[in-house]
Amino acid sequence: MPEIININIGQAGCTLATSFWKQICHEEDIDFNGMPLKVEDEVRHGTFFQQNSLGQHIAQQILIDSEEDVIDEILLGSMGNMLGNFTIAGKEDSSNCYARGKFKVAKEIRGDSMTNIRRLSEVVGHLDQFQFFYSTCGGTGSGFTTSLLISLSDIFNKVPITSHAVMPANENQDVVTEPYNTVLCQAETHNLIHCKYCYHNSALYELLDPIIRQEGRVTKLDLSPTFADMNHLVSLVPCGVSAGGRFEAGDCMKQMNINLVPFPKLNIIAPAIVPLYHNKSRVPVNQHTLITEAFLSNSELCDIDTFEGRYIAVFLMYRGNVRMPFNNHKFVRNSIDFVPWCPTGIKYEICKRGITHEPDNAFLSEPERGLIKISNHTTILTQIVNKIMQRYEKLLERRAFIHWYVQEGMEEGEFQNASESLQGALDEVDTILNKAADFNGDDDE
Ligand SMILES: Nc1nc2c(ncn2[C@@H]2O[C@H](COP(=O)(O)OP(=O)(O)OP(=O)(O)O)[C@@H](O)[C@H]2O)c(=O)[nH]1
Ligand SMILES: [Mg+2]
Repeated sequence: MPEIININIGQAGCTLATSFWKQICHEEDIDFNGMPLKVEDEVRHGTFFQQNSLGQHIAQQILIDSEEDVIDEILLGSMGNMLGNFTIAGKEDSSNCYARGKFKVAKEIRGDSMTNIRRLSEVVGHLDQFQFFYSTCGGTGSGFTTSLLISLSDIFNKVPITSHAVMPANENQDVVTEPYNTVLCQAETHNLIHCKYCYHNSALYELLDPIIRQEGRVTKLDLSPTFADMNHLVSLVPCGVSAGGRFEAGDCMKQMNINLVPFPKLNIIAPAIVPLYHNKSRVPVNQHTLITEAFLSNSELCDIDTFEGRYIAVFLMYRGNVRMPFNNHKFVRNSIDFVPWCPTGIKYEICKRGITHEPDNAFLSEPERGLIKISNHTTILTQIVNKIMQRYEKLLERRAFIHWYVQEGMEEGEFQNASESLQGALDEVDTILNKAADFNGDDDE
């Protein structure tokens, strides 16, 4: 059973924590004070909880924000008791500026953050992973996360780091400086994070919109999906990939990350969930439809079109009543494009516990069988990373907003360095992909 510490940073990160823990408590039958609601021998709570002498489960969770409001709201809400043990809040936010998060905010709260991380990691018996949650669009999520990751890698250089990051969508930009924040963060952290799960709010919105309309919430004026709805979808991913360790004897997470990331620089991965229906829906889901739906682009939680490019590796976490899926995988291998040189192809695990939803999201269907698909795909570079780079270069050409970053302690040259460093990484990946393809071609002859 892997033991994981969650570190949630900035508004998006901290708000995501609420959804994540509601879902974990629901799945593991633990109340929001940490007390078990049932005694279930087959559930192992130790992945995300420590138990104290009173039998209370303490969340392995650190909440960090540059300002107090978001954390205060969480502490006053229903999850306050569960999430209040390790919280660090500064006095003022980073105003969507990476440099402010990285320097000013870091000066204020990095020391306390590291103390809390050390304290918690000493209690956790065998720490297997740090799991970060944040948005790269804001100043704290991008800048402070970068600074903390650098400090963390000095001390905990043996503990793998996974991140669940809300990245800027290709359209509908929320924060004008998000290309800067994302590229600057990405350029400094691409070697520090082992596996980066990528989410776009636009994709989460598209998936939820028809379901929320069908729900027709009477108490809300707005029928659109909210952050709470979107965060629930995100939380199903870390809950899903850890399900094997929590409910079965397996622990696929380390293997999964190794298989999905054949080269350290190809470490951004795309999650998808199927099926996602309203609970009134009566669409039958058999094993074949489950897997074919999972390979449609509109099941992805980020904006990629998987019909372009090729899959590099895929991990499938089946949940519920699923038989050995060899034939389904054979069908996928024959009908979907994979890079020819990566032998891992499809890996999978089955957890007999199906996907369930915590009560706030009970309007989503709980099918007999479900699937979390995690994939590495060549279009992640072409459609996600390259597009952010283009937006970054456009802003940089006009030197827009640079003075804010310089005022907060950055040097102008760092913008060019970040762009060169990320472009270098992209070129390297391109070379790897081409070389690997050539190599395979030679081999075939
Ligand atoms: N999915 C999701 N996205 C969020 C949430 N809250 C904010 N965002 C998105 O995150 C981006 C802004 O990042 P924030 O997390 O608010 O920024 P921050 O890290 O707190 O940084 P500063 O506020 O600049 O200090 C915007 O694109 C928002 O749309 C949330 O709860 N869920
Ligand atoms: Mg904020």
